[in-house]
Amino acid sequence: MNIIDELTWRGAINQQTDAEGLKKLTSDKKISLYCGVDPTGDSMHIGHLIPFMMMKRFELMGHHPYILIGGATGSIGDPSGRKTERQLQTMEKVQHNVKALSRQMQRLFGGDSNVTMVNNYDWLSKISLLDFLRDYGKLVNVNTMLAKDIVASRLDNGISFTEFTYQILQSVDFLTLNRDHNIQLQIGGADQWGNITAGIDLIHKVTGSETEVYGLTIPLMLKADGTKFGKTAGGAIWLDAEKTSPYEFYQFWLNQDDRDVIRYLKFFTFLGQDEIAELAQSVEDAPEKRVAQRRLAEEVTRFVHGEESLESAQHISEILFSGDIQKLTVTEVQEAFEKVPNVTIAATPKNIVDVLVETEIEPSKRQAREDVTNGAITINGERQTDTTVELDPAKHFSGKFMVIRRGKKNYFLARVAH
Ligand code: 629
Repeated sequence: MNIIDELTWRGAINQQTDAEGLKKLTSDKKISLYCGVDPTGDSMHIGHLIPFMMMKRFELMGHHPYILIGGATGSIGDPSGRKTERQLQTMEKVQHNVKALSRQMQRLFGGDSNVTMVNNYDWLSKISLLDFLRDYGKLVNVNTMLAKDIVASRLDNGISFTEFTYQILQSVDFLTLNRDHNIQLQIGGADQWGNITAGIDLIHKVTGSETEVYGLTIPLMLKADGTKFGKTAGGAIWLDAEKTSPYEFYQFWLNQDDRDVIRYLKFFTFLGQDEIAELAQSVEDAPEKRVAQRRLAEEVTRFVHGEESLESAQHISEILFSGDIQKLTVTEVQEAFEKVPNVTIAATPKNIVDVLVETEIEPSKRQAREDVTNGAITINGERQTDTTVELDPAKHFSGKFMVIRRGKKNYFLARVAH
Protein backbone atom coordinates (compact mmCIF):
# COMPACT_ATOMS: atom_id res chain seq x y z
CA MET A 1 0.00 0.00 0.00
CA ASN A 2 1.14 3.56 -0.69
CA ILE A 3 1.72 5.71 2.40
CA ILE A 4 -0.90 8.23 1.30
CA ASP A 5 -3.53 5.46 1.03
CA GLU A 6 -2.46 4.31 4.48
CA LEU A 7 -2.90 7.81 5.93
CA THR A 8 -6.20 8.21 4.11
CA TRP A 9 -7.86 5.14 5.66
CA ARG A 10 -6.57 6.27 9.04
CA GLY A 11 -8.41 9.56 8.56
CA ALA A 12 -5.10 11.35 9.03
CA ILE A 13 -5.16 13.78 6.13
CA ASN A 14 -6.56 17.27 6.48
CA GLN A 15 -5.02 19.27 3.63
CA GLN A 16 -2.40 18.60 0.95
CA THR A 17 -0.72 21.06 -1.38
CA ASP A 18 -0.80 18.57 -4.27
CA ALA A 19 -2.47 15.25 -3.46
CA GLU A 20 -1.90 13.67 -6.86
CA GLY A 21 1.73 14.72 -7.07
CA LEU A 22 2.57 13.46 -3.57
CA LYS A 23 0.91 10.13 -4.18
CA LYS A 24 2.90 9.67 -7.35
CA LEU A 25 6.16 10.78 -5.75
CA THR A 26 5.80 8.45 -2.76
CA SER A 27 4.88 5.54 -5.05
CA ASP A 28 7.86 6.13 -7.33
CA LYS A 29 10.57 6.52 -4.69
CA LYS A 30 11.50 6.70 -1.03
CA ILE A 31 11.47 10.32 0.11
CA SER A 32 12.79 12.35 3.02
CA LEU A 33 10.27 14.33 5.03
CA TYR A 34 10.19 16.38 8.21
CA CYS A 35 8.08 17.64 11.06
CA GLY A 36 9.15 20.10 13.71
CA VAL A 37 8.48 20.68 17.37
CA ASP A 38 9.35 23.78 19.38
CA PRO A 39 10.91 23.41 22.81
CA THR A 40 8.20 25.37 24.63
CA GLY A 41 8.23 22.77 27.43
CA ASP A 42 10.42 19.94 28.67
CA SER A 43 8.00 17.21 27.57
CA MET A 44 5.57 16.55 24.76
CA HIS A 45 1.94 15.73 25.41
CA ILE A 46 -0.21 13.28 23.48
CA GLY A 47 -1.27 15.95 20.96
CA HIS A 48 2.35 16.18 19.80
CA LEU A 49 2.48 12.47 19.24
CA ILE A 50 0.11 12.63 16.24
CA PRO A 51 2.39 13.89 13.42
CA PHE A 52 5.38 11.94 14.75
CA MET A 53 3.38 8.69 14.74
CA MET A 54 2.49 9.53 11.14
CA MET A 55 6.18 10.05 10.32
CA LYS A 56 6.87 6.65 11.85
CA ARG A 57 4.38 5.20 9.36
CA PHE A 58 6.36 6.77 6.51
CA GLU A 59 9.45 5.18 7.97
CA LEU A 60 7.82 1.75 8.15
CA MET A 61 7.25 2.06 4.41
CA GLY A 62 10.88 2.87 3.73
CA HIS A 63 10.83 6.69 3.73
CA HIS A 64 13.28 8.79 5.76
CA PRO A 65 11.82 11.03 8.49
CA TYR A 66 13.66 13.98 10.01
CA ILE A 67 12.59 15.30 13.37
CA LEU A 68 13.38 18.97 13.79
CA ILE A 69 13.73 20.41 17.27
CA GLY A 70 13.23 24.16 17.10
CA GLY A 71 16.09 25.49 19.21
CA ALA A 72 15.84 28.76 17.25
CA THR A 73 12.10 28.96 16.53
CA GLY A 74 11.39 27.99 20.14
CA SER A 75 13.14 31.15 21.24
CA ILE A 76 10.68 33.19 19.13
CA GLY A 77 7.34 31.40 19.53
CA ASP A 78 4.86 30.26 16.89
CA PRO A 79 1.73 32.44 16.94
CA SER A 80 -0.27 29.48 15.50
CA GLY A 81 -3.21 28.47 17.60
CA ARG A 82 -2.74 31.27 20.12
CA LYS A 83 -4.94 34.25 20.72
CA THR A 84 -2.30 36.31 22.49
CA GLU A 85 1.37 37.07 22.28
CA ARG A 86 3.70 34.57 23.93
CA GLN A 87 6.03 35.40 26.77
CA LEU A 88 9.64 34.94 25.61
CA GLN A 89 11.49 32.10 27.32
CA THR A 90 15.08 32.64 28.46
CA MET A 91 17.68 31.07 26.16
CA GLU A 92 18.72 28.84 29.08
CA LYS A 93 15.19 27.51 29.37
CA VAL A 94 14.99 26.91 25.62
CA GLN A 95 18.27 24.99 25.71
CA HIS A 96 17.13 22.95 28.68
CA ASN A 97 13.92 22.04 26.84
CA VAL A 98 15.82 21.19 23.64
CA LYS A 99 17.80 18.61 25.62
CA ALA A 100 14.73 17.15 27.32
CA LEU A 101 12.72 16.94 24.08
CA SER A 102 15.62 15.45 22.13
CA ARG A 103 15.98 12.75 24.75
CA GLN A 104 12.25 12.01 24.65
CA MET A 105 12.17 11.94 20.83
CA GLN A 106 15.24 9.72 20.76
CA ARG A 107 13.62 7.26 23.14
CA LEU A 108 10.33 7.15 21.24
CA PHE A 109 11.43 7.39 17.63
CA GLY A 110 15.20 6.93 17.64
CA GLY A 111 16.87 3.68 18.59
CA ASP A 112 17.90 1.73 15.54
CA SER A 113 15.33 3.38 13.32
CA ASN A 114 15.99 5.41 10.21
CA VAL A 115 15.09 8.75 11.81
CA THR A 116 17.39 11.77 11.83
CA MET A 117 17.20 14.55 14.40
CA VAL A 118 18.16 18.12 13.57
CA ASN A 119 18.06 21.41 15.44
CA ASN A 120 17.30 24.59 13.52
CA TYR A 121 19.49 26.61 15.91
CA ASP A 122 22.42 25.12 13.95
CA TRP A 123 21.57 27.19 10.86
CA LEU A 124 19.13 29.92 11.89
CA SER A 125 21.44 31.30 14.59
CA LYS A 126 24.15 31.84 11.98
CA ILE A 127 22.16 34.14 9.70
CA SER A 128 22.91 37.81 10.23
CA LEU A 129 20.06 40.32 10.25
CA LEU A 130 21.23 41.88 6.98
CA ASP A 131 21.52 38.50 5.27
CA PHE A 132 18.10 37.57 6.56
CA LEU A 133 16.52 40.71 5.12
CA ARG A 134 18.40 40.52 1.83
CA ASP A 135 18.21 36.76 1.17
CA TYR A 136 14.75 35.96 2.49
CA GLY A 137 12.84 39.04 3.62
CA LYS A 138 13.01 40.44 0.13
CA LEU A 139 11.32 37.33 -1.29
CA VAL A 140 8.28 37.24 0.95
CA ASN A 141 5.31 39.45 0.46
CA VAL A 142 3.91 41.08 3.59
CA ASN A 143 0.41 40.97 2.08
CA THR A 144 0.67 37.20 1.72
CA MET A 145 1.97 36.89 5.28
CA LEU A 146 -0.91 38.98 6.60
CA ALA A 147 -3.44 36.83 4.78
CA LYS A 148 -2.41 33.61 6.60
CA ASP A 149 -5.25 32.59 8.95
CA ILE A 150 -3.01 32.58 11.98
CA VAL A 151 -1.79 36.12 11.43
CA ALA A 152 -5.16 37.45 10.25
CA SER A 153 -6.83 36.19 13.43
CA ARG A 154 -4.32 38.09 15.52
CA LEU A 155 -4.62 41.47 13.83
CA ASP A 156 -7.42 42.70 16.09
CA ASN A 157 -5.45 42.11 19.28
CA GLY A 158 -2.12 42.81 17.67
CA ILE A 159 0.93 40.69 16.96
CA SER A 160 4.56 41.64 17.50
CA PHE A 161 7.01 41.87 14.61
CA THR A 162 8.86 38.96 16.24
CA GLU A 163 5.95 36.51 16.09
CA PHE A 164 4.91 37.87 12.70
CA THR A 165 8.34 36.85 11.41
CA TYR A 166 7.99 33.28 12.69
CA GLN A 167 6.63 31.91 9.42
CA ILE A 168 9.75 33.10 7.57
CA LEU A 169 11.97 31.20 10.01
CA GLN A 170 10.04 27.98 9.49
CA SER A 171 10.21 28.64 5.73
CA VAL A 172 14.00 28.98 5.87
CA ASP A 173 14.08 25.60 7.66
CA PHE A 174 12.18 23.88 4.88
CA LEU A 175 14.44 25.56 2.30
CA THR A 176 17.60 24.54 4.18
CA LEU A 177 16.44 20.95 4.68
CA ASN A 178 15.40 20.70 1.04
CA ARG A 179 18.80 21.92 -0.13
CA ASP A 180 20.93 19.95 2.32
CA HIS A 181 18.96 16.72 2.67
CA ASN A 182 16.58 16.76 -0.30
CA ILE A 183 13.60 16.88 2.06
CA GLN A 184 10.51 17.10 -0.12
CA LEU A 185 7.65 17.01 2.33
CA GLN A 186 6.76 18.78 5.55
CA ILE A 187 3.93 17.51 7.72
CA GLY A 188 2.26 18.95 10.81
CA GLY A 189 -1.05 19.50 12.53
CA ALA A 190 -3.75 21.57 10.84
CA ASP A 191 -2.44 24.69 12.62
CA GLN A 192 0.81 24.41 10.64
CA TRP A 193 -0.74 24.87 7.19
CA GLY A 194 0.23 28.54 6.86
CA ASN A 195 3.85 27.93 7.91
CA ILE A 196 4.23 24.93 5.63
CA THR A 197 2.81 26.66 2.55
CA ALA A 198 4.97 29.72 3.26
CA GLY A 199 8.00 27.41 3.11
CA ILE A 200 6.96 25.94 -0.20
CA ASP A 201 6.57 29.45 -1.66
CA LEU A 202 10.05 30.42 -0.47
CA ILE A 203 11.62 27.25 -1.89
CA HIS A 204 10.02 27.95 -5.25
CA LYS A 205 11.22 31.54 -5.23
CA VAL A 206 14.78 30.64 -4.32
CA THR A 207 15.33 27.43 -6.24
CA GLY A 208 12.76 27.65 -9.03
CA SER A 209 9.14 26.68 -9.41
CA GLU A 210 10.03 23.21 -10.70
CA THR A 211 11.43 22.11 -7.31
CA GLU A 212 9.15 19.33 -6.17
CA VAL A 213 8.09 19.97 -2.56
CA TYR A 214 4.87 19.16 -0.74
CA GLY A 215 2.91 19.94 2.40
CA LEU A 216 0.45 17.76 4.27
CA THR A 217 -1.50 18.48 7.44
CA ILE A 218 -3.30 16.20 9.87
CA PRO A 219 -6.76 17.08 11.19
CA LEU A 220 -7.15 18.51 14.65
CA MET A 221 -8.19 15.69 16.99
CA LEU A 222 -11.71 16.27 18.26
CA LYS A 223 -13.78 14.43 20.82
CA ALA A 224 -17.33 13.25 20.19
CA ASP A 225 -18.59 15.11 23.27
CA GLY A 226 -17.14 18.40 22.05
CA THR A 227 -14.56 18.82 24.82
CA LYS A 228 -10.87 19.26 24.05
CA PHE A 229 -8.89 16.14 23.17
CA GLY A 230 -6.03 15.15 25.45
CA LYS A 231 -7.03 17.28 28.40
CA THR A 232 -8.44 15.95 31.64
CA ALA A 233 -9.47 17.67 34.85
CA GLY A 234 -5.87 17.22 35.93
CA GLY A 235 -4.50 18.99 32.81
CA ALA A 236 -2.66 17.68 29.76
CA ILE A 237 -1.63 14.06 29.30
CA TRP A 238 2.16 14.21 29.13
CA LEU A 239 4.55 11.66 27.67
CA ASP A 240 6.96 12.13 30.57
CA ALA A 241 6.27 9.52 33.27
CA GLU A 242 7.16 12.06 35.96
CA LYS A 243 4.36 14.37 34.80
CA THR A 244 1.73 11.75 33.94
CA SER A 245 2.34 8.35 35.49
CA PRO A 246 2.04 5.30 33.21
CA TYR A 247 -0.97 4.21 35.31
CA GLU A 248 -2.75 7.54 34.73
CA PHE A 249 -1.73 7.43 31.07
CA TYR A 250 -3.14 3.91 30.72
CA GLN A 251 -6.38 4.92 32.45
CA PHE A 252 -6.75 7.93 30.16
CA TRP A 253 -6.92 5.71 27.08
CA LEU A 254 -9.01 3.08 28.83
CA ASN A 255 -11.67 5.68 29.61
CA GLN A 256 -12.27 6.85 26.05
CA ASP A 257 -15.77 7.04 24.65
CA ASP A 258 -17.06 4.29 22.30
CA ARG A 259 -17.60 7.00 19.70
CA ASP A 260 -13.93 8.00 19.74
CA VAL A 261 -12.00 4.81 20.37
CA ILE A 262 -11.70 3.60 16.76
CA ARG A 263 -10.43 6.95 15.50
CA TYR A 264 -7.83 6.91 18.25
CA LEU A 265 -6.75 3.35 17.40
CA LYS A 266 -6.12 4.54 13.83
CA PHE A 267 -4.07 7.55 14.98
CA PHE A 268 -2.16 6.26 17.97
CA THR A 269 -1.43 2.60 17.23
CA PHE A 270 0.27 0.60 14.50
CA LEU A 271 -2.56 -1.94 14.31
CA GLY A 272 -3.61 -2.72 10.74
CA GLN A 273 -6.93 -2.36 8.95
CA ASP A 274 -8.21 -5.88 9.69
CA GLU A 275 -7.50 -5.76 13.38
CA ILE A 276 -9.06 -2.33 13.77
CA ALA A 277 -12.12 -3.53 11.83
CA GLU A 278 -12.48 -6.40 14.33
CA LEU A 279 -12.19 -4.00 17.23
CA ALA A 280 -14.81 -1.74 15.62
CA GLN A 281 -17.08 -4.78 15.44
CA SER A 282 -16.50 -5.47 19.14
CA VAL A 283 -17.62 -1.92 19.97
CA GLU A 284 -20.81 -2.60 18.02
CA ASP A 285 -21.48 -6.06 19.45
CA ALA A 286 -20.31 -5.83 23.03
CA PRO A 287 -19.44 -2.26 24.02
CA GLU A 288 -19.64 -3.17 27.73
CA LYS A 289 -16.55 -5.36 27.36
CA ARG A 290 -14.47 -2.35 26.27
CA VAL A 291 -12.15 -4.58 24.28
CA ALA A 292 -11.20 -1.72 21.93
CA GLN A 293 -10.42 0.67 24.79
CA ARG A 294 -8.29 -1.94 26.51
CA ARG A 295 -6.35 -2.61 23.33
CA LEU A 296 -5.87 1.12 22.72
CA ALA A 297 -4.60 1.67 26.27
CA GLU A 298 -2.29 -1.32 25.97
CA GLU A 299 -0.78 -0.34 22.62
CA VAL A 300 -0.19 3.34 23.37
CA THR A 301 1.14 2.74 26.89
CA ARG A 302 3.55 0.12 25.60
CA PHE A 303 4.75 2.43 22.83
CA VAL A 304 5.31 5.42 25.13
CA HIS A 305 6.38 3.79 28.40
CA GLY A 306 7.53 0.27 27.52
CA GLU A 307 6.38 -3.22 28.46
CA GLU A 308 7.30 -3.11 32.15
CA SER A 309 5.40 0.10 32.88
CA LEU A 310 2.45 -1.22 30.91
CA GLU A 311 2.33 -4.37 33.03
CA SER A 312 2.50 -2.39 36.23
CA ALA A 313 -0.26 -0.04 35.01
CA GLN A 314 -2.42 -3.06 34.19
CA HIS A 315 -1.62 -4.65 37.54
CA ILE A 316 -2.62 -1.49 39.42
CA SER A 317 -5.83 -1.24 37.38
CA GLU A 318 -6.82 -4.85 38.13
CA ILE A 319 -6.11 -4.49 41.82
CA LEU A 320 -8.03 -1.26 42.21
CA PHE A 321 -10.92 -2.95 40.44
CA SER A 322 -10.86 -5.98 42.75
CA GLY A 323 -10.13 -3.86 45.84
CA ASP A 324 -7.29 -6.18 46.89
CA ILE A 325 -5.02 -3.24 47.73
CA GLN A 326 -2.51 -5.23 49.79
CA LYS A 327 -1.23 -6.88 46.61
CA LEU A 328 0.23 -3.58 45.41
CA THR A 329 3.95 -2.99 45.80
CA VAL A 330 5.14 0.17 47.55
CA THR A 331 5.95 1.90 44.24
CA GLU A 332 2.62 0.83 42.79
CA VAL A 333 0.79 2.34 45.76
CA GLN A 334 2.53 5.63 45.10
CA GLU A 335 1.65 5.54 41.41
CA ALA A 336 -1.95 4.42 41.97
CA PHE A 337 -2.75 7.08 44.56
CA GLU A 338 -0.61 9.91 43.27
CA LYS A 339 -3.65 12.05 42.51
CA VAL A 340 -5.83 11.30 45.56
CA PRO A 341 -5.75 13.49 48.67
CA ASN A 342 -2.67 12.86 50.80
CA VAL A 343 -2.79 12.92 54.58
CA THR A 344 -0.13 12.29 57.19
CA ILE A 345 -0.35 9.89 60.14
CA ALA A 346 1.98 9.03 62.99
CA ALA A 347 3.98 5.79 62.88
CA THR A 348 2.50 4.46 66.12
CA PRO A 349 -0.75 2.42 66.30
CA LYS A 350 -3.86 4.48 66.87
CA ASN A 351 -7.61 4.07 67.19
CA ILE A 352 -9.45 4.14 63.85
CA VAL A 353 -11.88 6.92 64.82
CA ASP A 354 -9.01 9.14 65.95
CA VAL A 355 -7.11 8.52 62.71
CA LEU A 356 -10.13 9.46 60.61
CA VAL A 357 -10.75 12.68 62.52
CA GLU A 358 -7.12 13.77 62.81
CA THR A 359 -6.59 13.33 59.07
CA GLU A 360 -9.83 15.26 58.45
CA ILE A 361 -11.15 12.38 56.37
CA GLU A 362 -14.15 12.60 58.71
CA PRO A 363 -15.46 15.90 60.10
CA SER A 364 -16.29 14.56 63.57
CA LYS A 365 -15.96 11.55 65.84
CA ARG A 366 -19.70 11.00 65.59
CA GLN A 367 -19.56 10.83 61.78
CA ALA A 368 -16.45 8.65 61.90
CA ARG A 369 -18.11 6.13 64.23
CA GLU A 370 -21.22 6.06 62.09
CA ASP A 371 -19.25 5.42 58.87
CA VAL A 372 -17.13 2.70 60.47
CA THR A 373 -20.19 0.96 61.91
CA ASN A 374 -21.95 1.12 58.54
CA GLY A 375 -19.00 -0.49 56.79
CA ALA A 376 -18.10 2.57 54.72
CA ILE A 377 -14.43 2.55 55.74
CA THR A 378 -11.75 0.24 54.40
CA ILE A 379 -8.10 0.29 55.46
CA ASN A 380 -5.61 -1.20 52.97
CA GLY A 381 -8.52 -2.92 51.26
CA GLU A 382 -10.01 -4.45 54.43
CA ARG A 383 -13.39 -3.28 55.64
CA GLN A 384 -13.30 -2.13 59.27
CA THR A 385 -16.55 -2.12 61.23
CA ASP A 386 -15.16 -2.06 64.78
CA THR A 387 -14.82 1.48 66.14
CA THR A 388 -12.35 0.34 68.83
CA VAL A 389 -9.79 -1.18 66.45
CA GLU A 390 -6.19 0.08 66.59
CA LEU A 391 -4.58 0.74 63.20
CA ASP A 392 -0.91 -0.12 62.93
CA PRO A 393 0.81 1.75 60.06
CA ALA A 394 3.81 -0.58 60.29
CA LYS A 395 1.73 -3.52 59.09
CA HIS A 396 1.73 -2.91 55.33
CA PHE A 397 3.67 -1.26 52.51
CA SER A 398 6.95 -1.32 54.43
CA GLY A 399 5.42 0.98 57.03
CA LYS A 400 5.31 3.82 54.52
CA PHE A 401 1.64 4.14 53.59
CA MET A 402 -1.85 3.33 54.65
CA VAL A 403 -4.62 3.44 52.05
CA ILE A 404 -7.91 4.64 53.47
CA ARG A 405 -11.15 4.47 51.55
CA ARG A 406 -14.41 6.15 52.55
CA GLY A 407 -17.49 5.02 50.67
CA LYS A 408 -17.07 3.43 47.26
CA LYS A 409 -14.64 5.79 45.61
CA ASN A 410 -13.01 8.23 48.02
CA TYR A 411 -9.43 7.16 48.44
CA PHE A 412 -6.88 8.82 50.71
CA LEU A 413 -3.20 8.05 50.85
CA ALA A 414 -1.94 8.32 54.40
CA ARG A 415 1.82 8.85 54.48
CA VAL A 416 3.42 7.61 57.65
CA ALA A 417 5.52 10.27 59.36
CA HIS A 418 8.96 9.10 60.46
C1 629 B 1 10.26 24.80 12.88
C2 629 B 1 9.38 24.70 13.96
C3 629 B 1 9.98 24.09 11.73
C4 629 B 1 8.87 23.28 11.63
C5 629 B 1 7.98 23.20 12.71
C6 629 B 1 8.25 23.91 13.87
C7 629 B 1 7.32 23.85 15.05
C8 629 B 1 5.91 24.39 14.70
C9 629 B 1 5.01 24.24 15.94
N1 629 B 1 4.55 23.01 16.22
C10 629 B 1 3.78 22.72 17.41
C11 629 B 1 4.67 22.66 18.63
O1 629 B 1 5.89 22.75 18.49
O2 629 B 1 4.74 25.18 16.63
N2 629 B 1 5.94 25.77 14.31
O3 629 B 1 4.10 22.49 19.73
C12 629 B 1 3.02 21.38 17.20
N3 629 B 1 3.87 20.36 16.58
C13 629 B 1 3.15 19.11 16.29
C14 629 B 1 1.99 19.37 15.37
C15 629 B 1 1.03 20.38 16.00
C16 629 B 1 1.80 21.65 16.34
O4 629 B 1 5.00 20.10 17.33
O5 629 B 1 2.42 19.87 14.12
O6 629 B 1 0.02 20.67 15.05
C17 629 B 1 0.36 19.78 17.21
O7 629 B 1 -0.33 18.60 16.88
O8 629 B 1 0.95 22.56 17.01
O9 629 B 1 10.82 24.16 10.67
